[in-house]
Order: sequence, then structure tokens, then C-alpha cells
Amino acid sequence: MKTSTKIMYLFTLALIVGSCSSDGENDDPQPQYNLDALQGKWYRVGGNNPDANGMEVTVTNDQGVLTDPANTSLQENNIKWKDIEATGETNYEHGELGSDQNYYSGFMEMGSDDTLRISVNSPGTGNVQKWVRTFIAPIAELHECEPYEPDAFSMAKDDLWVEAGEEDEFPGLLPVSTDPAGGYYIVTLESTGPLPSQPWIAISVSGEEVPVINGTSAGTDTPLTRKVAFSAHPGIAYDVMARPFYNASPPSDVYPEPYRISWEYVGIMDCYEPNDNFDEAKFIPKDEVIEAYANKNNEGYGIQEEQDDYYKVVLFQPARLQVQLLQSPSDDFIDLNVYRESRGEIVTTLTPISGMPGDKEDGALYFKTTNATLDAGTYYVRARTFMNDGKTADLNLDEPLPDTWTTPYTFTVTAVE
Ligand SMILES: [Ca+2]
Ligand SMILES: [Ca+2]
Repeated sequence: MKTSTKIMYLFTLALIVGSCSSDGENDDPQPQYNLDALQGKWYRVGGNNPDANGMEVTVTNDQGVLTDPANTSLQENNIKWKDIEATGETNYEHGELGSDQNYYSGFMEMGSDDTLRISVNSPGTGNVQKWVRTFIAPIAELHECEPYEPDAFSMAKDDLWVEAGEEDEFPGLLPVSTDPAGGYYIVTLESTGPLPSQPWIAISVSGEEVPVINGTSAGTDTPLTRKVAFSAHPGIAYDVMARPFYNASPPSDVYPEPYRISWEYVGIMDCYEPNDNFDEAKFIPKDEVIEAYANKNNEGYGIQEEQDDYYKVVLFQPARLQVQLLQSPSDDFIDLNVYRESRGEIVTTLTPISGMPGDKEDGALYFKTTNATLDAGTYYVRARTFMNDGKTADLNLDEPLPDTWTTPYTFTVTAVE
């Protein structure tokens, strides 16, 4: 079909060119098709793969970029529609990105009702699609939870202090956390010599001077073993510096002195991460208990981290929205708020369940209900936390691991009259 159309086109062009050169008359001008009608956002609402409904593609010039992959395995910013060509007033051809990351020949037809119908020259689900200009929430509740098995490992390294006061630096010794929610390290430094020194450790984001945690075990109940814990940010490795703490070590110390650094990593599973801002918000269903972690990680000195958790819920019919915090870590206050799709905050009324949520007391539970009845549509829920010192634990001082590392918060979103 395509080839014969092209041949016909060339033939017609040849005829026109021929006729122009022969008698100079101007016949019907050859139509110049363009992509104007395709520009902008398109929402997938139908076809033979309902799971892909809710997808958003933004067309700029001749490329259609995926601006919301919805519940599919495709990634944001993938080129969903590649090299679109106008082949008629309402017809287009393009490369269609499949779930296997390959491109297939696709055909688009624009309906008079601003509906775009796509057929793909490949068998299988998703080869027939309907796209529209105005977002229509899929009837089914979306749940963008992607569980993973969090990483967990233990490692150790033996080395020597050749002389008193020697500072041994190990750049990137604690490897990058690959868990989307990050995790935490427990690090132990101890002398293994016959006359052990009291050790000093400093741990920092790789390449940074200011440590995440440092200090000695001298003066604690376990002066020969320096043990610390800190939360690890995804994608960041940490440097370790180890030395015998000169002031607290006996002059009879024998050098070279062997020592051992050992570390344990525990990943945290939060199936909605990354969801640190409005753009990364994940769809959650109403009336189901949502479980996530409010852990905050050591991202770098002075970086004001954006580690809030953002969610999206869909109201199918007008109602008030209610968010209820069912469980909270004891060392943090989880502040749930509701936002319009335009990202403006919606005024709610707070009802305490336990503790003093009005004072943002750690561990307090409550529910909040929007004062106004909301139109059907998509809304955001943000969980913000106020933990300021829950990123480290000095285990020599018997500080517990922050509860936010080990206890999730849980909440529900419901539509109420
Ligand atoms: Ca989280
Ligand atoms: Ca988050």
C-alpha cells in the first residue's frame, strides 16, 4: 500500500512538473500536508491494551515524547512516536515504540472529533490505540507500586596503621545504594592488634570534606570498637577514614597495628520511590492501605533534600477527599496534604486520632478532610516529614537506629460525602 501510494505520488508529481514545463499552466497545487494538528498532548484512552490507558504523549514537531508512561514498562522521555510524517490531510506514518523497546511501523488517523487512532504493523496487544486531547481518568484505580527485593550485604576490610596517628583514607569504600528508597549502613572499626588503640572513624559522601558522622569510641562503654550507622542515599558512595585516636591510645601501643573495618548494608523497600516531587508522583488506589517509608538519606553537606513522597489519586465523581494516617514511625511526624492537579494546596480540616498532630508531634495520627467537594479528576497527596536528626545513629552512645528506617508509615485515601 505504502509503496504504491508513493509511486502514485511521484507519478502525479511527474505529470504536474511535465505539464508545467510543457505549457506553463498551473494545475491544482500539490497539497502540502503538515503535522500542525498533532502538536501538543495526547492521552491514551482505548484500544486492545487497556493497561496502557492513561499514558500521555507530547508531540513537538515530528516526535512524540512519552510524558507519562502510566502503568507500562516504558520510561518517561522515551520517544513513543518517532519521525512522524504527514501522508494526507488526516493521515500520518511513524515509528511506534513497543514494550520491547523496538520501533514498529505505525499509522495514525485523525478523526473529526480530535480523536487519534493508531494501528501498528505488528500483531499483539496494543496494536490498536485510541488517543484523545482531554485526559479521561481510566475507570480502574491505578496503582503504581513496583516492589523490589532490597539489597542486603556485609563486607569487611583488614589494614594496618604503620604509625601512631596515621590517617587511612578509603574513597568510595561503602558502595552506592541501588535501592530506589536508599537504605542504611552500620559500620564498625576495631583494632585487631595485641594492644588495641581506641579507634576514630569519619564517613562522608564520596569526595566531600564534611563528614556524615565521625568521632571516636573513647570514653564510651565499648572504647575499643567504633560503631556507627547512617542512612545511605541511592546513587551515592561513601568514603571512610580510619585512624587510631592518638590522645586516647596508650603510649605502649605497638605499630604497625592491624585493624578491621566491617560494614553491613540494609536496603529499604518503598515501592513508590522515586516519588520526591509532583512530577514523580505515583498513582495509588483509594480505600487501600498504602505503606511507604519516610526515611531521609545523607545526600551531601548542606543539600536541602527533597525526599517527600508524592502520590496521585483519581476521583471518578465529585466528593470530598479524606487522607488518614494509620501508622507512623515514632521519631517523625508524617504530614499528609492534598493538592489540585494545578498543584495548589486544598484546604482541609484536621481531626486528631492520637497525639497532637496540630503541633506536628512525632508519631501523631489523624485524618484530614477537604472542606470543599472536589470535582472528578486527578489529585495529589504529599507526605512531608520533619525529621532533622534521623540520618545517623552513634551506636557507641547507645543511640537506637531511627525508627523511620525500620517502621513504615501507612495511610488511606477515601472519597467521602
Ligand atoms: Ca518514601
Ligand atoms: Ca520519596
